[in-house]
Formats: sequence, structure tokens, C-alpha cells
Amino acid sequence: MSAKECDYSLYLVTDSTPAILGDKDLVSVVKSAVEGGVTIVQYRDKTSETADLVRIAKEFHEVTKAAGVPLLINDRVDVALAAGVEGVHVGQDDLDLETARKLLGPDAIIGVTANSEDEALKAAKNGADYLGIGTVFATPTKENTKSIIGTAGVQQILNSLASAGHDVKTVCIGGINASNAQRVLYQTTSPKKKLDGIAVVSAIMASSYPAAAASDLQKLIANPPPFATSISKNTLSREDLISKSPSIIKRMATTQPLSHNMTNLVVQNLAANIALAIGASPIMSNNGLEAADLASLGGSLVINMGTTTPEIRENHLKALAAYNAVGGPTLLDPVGAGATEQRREGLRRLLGGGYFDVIKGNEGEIRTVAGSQGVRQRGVDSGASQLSLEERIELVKGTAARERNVVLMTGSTDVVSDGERTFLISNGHELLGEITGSGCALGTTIASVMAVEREDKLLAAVAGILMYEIAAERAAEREDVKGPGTFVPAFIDELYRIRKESLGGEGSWAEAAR
Ligand code: 3NM
Ligand code: MG
Repeated sequence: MSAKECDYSLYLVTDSTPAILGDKDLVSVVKSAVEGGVTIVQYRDKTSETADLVRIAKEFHEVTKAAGVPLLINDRVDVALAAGVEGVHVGQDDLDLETARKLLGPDAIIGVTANSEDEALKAAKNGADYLGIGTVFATPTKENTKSIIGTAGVQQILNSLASAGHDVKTVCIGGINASNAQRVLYQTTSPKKKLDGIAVVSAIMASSYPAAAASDLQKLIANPPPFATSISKNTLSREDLISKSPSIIKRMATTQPLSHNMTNLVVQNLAANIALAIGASPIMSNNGLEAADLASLGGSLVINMGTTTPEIRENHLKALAAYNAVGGPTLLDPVGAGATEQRREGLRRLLGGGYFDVIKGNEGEIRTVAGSQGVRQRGVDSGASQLSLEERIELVKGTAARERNVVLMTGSTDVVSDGERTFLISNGHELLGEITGSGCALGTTIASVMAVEREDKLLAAVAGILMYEIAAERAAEREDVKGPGTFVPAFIDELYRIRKESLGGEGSWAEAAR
């Protein structure tokens, strides 16, 4: 079994500690996991005596050899040699790769832990067969991990390997389980490179049913997540998106999708009225426990971080998981994300805890999102007061590519991107800035459109922005509008009017797009 043809898709790292293994028998667990479909096994044991390590490795090897699954030993080249297994995995503080290669020979499978671009590039250059990239998410299994790099950090490492021309195999590790495996594989994938698999400890070793845990993970790995779209299929131009918008709004007005808003105290009423005006069915529920029922109704979810608390955040995470599980569209409004440590932490938890189809915010909020995963932003200094349009475009596009979603940065010129296509929209009116909740209700509007347009998320976002901002322009132009107070009802009326026009097949309103 050569390192090149080895299947890395489901990589099991063993753990013999009672906290994870419980009272199960170690070799039986590995046997079940192999039966369930793990494709490669690493024996990791930081405490046993050398003689025991060799004995257990040999027992594992009986099981893995019979199944054609490679067995590697963590750290201990001597144990790998003594047991005659297929290779080793070395961490950054273990025996160096060159020496391990000399001792084990060219056919051995040698993997290296990589936490950064530099570590990955060096290991790939020195002939590692695969890299274990992590730590993706904080995990109780391994304390004192160097740094949590998230899906964004993994993607960044993959991109730099691809740019340097390395075709080294890759898996990621740290906090991966059935609840996030599909998302991790999806969000780490870039047009340049994708992971060859995921590595898990507790998701299998701590399970009472290791065979079922492994086969469940294999099924998840083999399929894209429910919220996946193929960006390469979505190639409509800006003009196409604009001309299609009225028919999308018509579809929304016809189907009246559920618009589930977990939004802040200030805007609940305005957002609900706007959802009604555009033709959606609002429900303002902050109870995460009812989100699974609501997610099954075919609508979409807005998570708005304004007036959030730790308790509300837990509800947000529950709801996000419920919508992700069925592919229900989700939109994040990271209100005031950079303002306090609580909100920065909340943002990290949300981005680490699930997938958002759209992230919408103002310049400061999107900059906080861009910097939230510990990824260095080239050319963006957080001390700078204002970004140029070019910098905003690069930030929005890069963040969308990183998250594999749609990112919208609002402003007098809105910048919206799906990581491939990036468009500017200059509609809207300054009176929107004079009323509270206008940004939040734009989130409600876009999410409502997403409920009826799931394939092209950028199309949904553009249709929502245009409807919203063109209605604002129409309202502001009205003679009865004298200021913010009269603007609000006029704005709701104009949203309603655009809905009615669209429903009647009248699409000329979108010609006001700028
Ligand atoms: N190595 P679980 S994280 C063994 O970051 C190991 O290099 C890591 O355990 C790294 O799947 C980790 O239970 C533990 O989260 C992963
Ligand atoms: Mg190690």
C-alpha cells in the first residue's frame, strides 16, 4: 500500500485515556471503526511503556492489515519499526521528518502536523506524504493546542500549498465530528485545493458505537452539505441578476416563505412589518429549541447579533445548526461585531458553529468578520479609519471566497460578492440612515428572498437589496415624506407596491438599479 494511493478520507487517531475510551476495549474499538469504514489509523498513545506500545501496535496491525487499512504510529519511529507498520505521524516537536524518512525508508507513509502556512510548506518540501492540518476547532481531546485556525486557516494553508505547487495529501484535525464534517470539507475547499479527508479522535473513540460512528462519518464525507451550491454553475452577470430580480420577488410574494428572525429588541416590529410588506411570513422567535420545527417549514433564518447575550447566543447556535441540517438559508447580521469583546467572542462562536449563506454588515462589521478567524488580512490595517472602494471590494470578495458564501458590505455603494462575482449597487437613500433598524430589516428582506432562491445566493442577495433600496428611493421622493418619521410608513408602502408590481408581472421597477 503506497502512500500515494492511500485513502485519507476518514482518518482515525486513537486515544487510550479513560475520558475518551471509557471502559471499552481499545483493540475492539479500532476493529469496529475499521469495519465501519475508517480508511487509515494512527495509534496515538502518550503514556504507555515501549513494550506495551509495540504489543498494542501489533494487535492493531492484525486488524488493519486484514482490512487493507494503513496503520501509523504517532511520534515513535522505533515502535513503527518494531511492529512493522506502514508509517508514522510526527508533530512539530517530534523527530524531524528527514530522520524519520531515513529510518523508515521511501515507502513508509510519513505525516506531519501543520499549524501554519510555513510549517505546511516546509513539511511538503521535505517530502511529507500528508499533512495533518489543525487545530481546526478547540477540543477537549488535546489541551494546549497551539492555535485554533478554523476553516479559514485550513483553507489558507491549502491555498498556499497549491500556490507553491505541492500536491501533498491533507487532512484536518481538531473538533471534527458528525455535526460539522460536511461543513468543514465544504468551507475549506477553494478552487485551488481541497482536503483529502478528516481526522477524528473522540467522534469515533468516545462513541459507544464506533462502527456506526465511522460509517455515519463516511456517509457525510461522501456527500456535500445540504446548503452547498456549486459556484461554478452560477455565472449570471450583474445585468442578468438585475433583470431576473422581479421574477424572484414574484416567487417570494407567491410562496410567502417563513422569515424566521432572531433579531434584536429594537427592530423586531419594523423587521416584522417589512417582512409582511415584501410578501414573506415573519416569525420573531429567539427560542433555539423551536428552531428545528421552524426550519422544517421551508423558510430562512436571520441571526442578528444586536442586543445579544450569552444565553441568546446559545439559542442562535441551536437555530443555526437546525437550519444548516436541512439546508435552510441563513443570514448573519453581525451588528456592532467589533464593538466589544463579548460581541467579538459571539462572532467567533457563530462562525465556528455553523454556516451562513449570507453575511451582511457595514464596513466595520465586515472588517471584523474578515479578521475574526485569526487570518491575517493583507492590506487591511484595523487602525485605518476608512477603506478605499478597491480595498472594500477585495475584503468582501476574499471573505466570501473564504467562507464560501455571499458577503454584503453596505454603504452608499454596497459591495456584494460570492467570492467569484463581485458587484456594486448604489441605490438607496440617506433617510435609511436616519431611522433605526434599516440595516437589520435589509437582512430580513434578503433572507426572505433566499428562502425562494437557493441555487444562486448572489441573485437572492441582489434581488433583496434592489427591492429594498429602490423602495427607499421611491419613498424619499414622495411629497408626503418630510423626514424620518414620515419616511417609515412610506417606505413600507413602497416595498408593498414593488411586491404588488412584481406579483402582477411588472418588472420595470428594477430598471432603477444603479
Ligand atoms: N492533534 P478530536 S488536535 C490529536 O491540532 C490531535 O494537531 C491535534 O481530537 C492538532 O477529534 C487533536 O476529539 C485532537 O477533537 C483531536
Ligand atoms: Mg506528536
